[in-house]
Amino acid sequence: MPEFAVGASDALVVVDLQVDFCPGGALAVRGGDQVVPPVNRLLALPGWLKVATRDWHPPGHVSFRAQGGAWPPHCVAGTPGARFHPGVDASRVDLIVSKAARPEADAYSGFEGTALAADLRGRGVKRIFVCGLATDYCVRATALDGRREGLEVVVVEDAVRAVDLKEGDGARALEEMRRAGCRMARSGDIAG
Ligand code: VGL
Ligand code: ZN
Repeated sequence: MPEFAVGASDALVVVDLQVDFCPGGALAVRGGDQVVPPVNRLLALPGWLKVATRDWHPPGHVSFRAQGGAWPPHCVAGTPGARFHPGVDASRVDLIVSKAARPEADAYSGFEGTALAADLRGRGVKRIFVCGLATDYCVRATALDGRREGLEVVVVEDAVRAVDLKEGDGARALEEMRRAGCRMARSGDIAG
């Protein structure tokens, strides 16, 4: 028996599974492309809402080093690096949420500066399953904001990967999510 049966009050939230966050990209997450198969299995499950967030920066974004930010230029809106990883079955995505699209503000969470919370509420979603990139940045922020929004949050552990700028960042982020009330699941324990 799968541990998690998903239905109309659930949503899958695929975070930033974009070319620039995968090996060969401008801000590559080690093993980032390895989440594509489990994410595609989840996208193929019927009966729930499927959301994909994307980092969608203007050129000259405040998070880029030339502007004093922490990162190399990445996920510039409309460029190849900002596309979803080509292996992702994007045709199954019901709702695309673009974030951090204003030059002067960064946003790691898919809820920050977007209509995601209202869209989920409007569709009666009570529980979100979070996967994608990166565990220690946008996955973490999205999962924690989901809790703040009053949602049940399940993190799909085999479908996330961390930047690990400092060793252990990913593991610490998972622990923080647990402490905030997020549950952990394996993708194989989720069924429609
Ligand atoms: C992210 C660093 C910079 C992420 C986005 O999607 O986790 N990380 N921008
Ligand atoms: Zn970014």
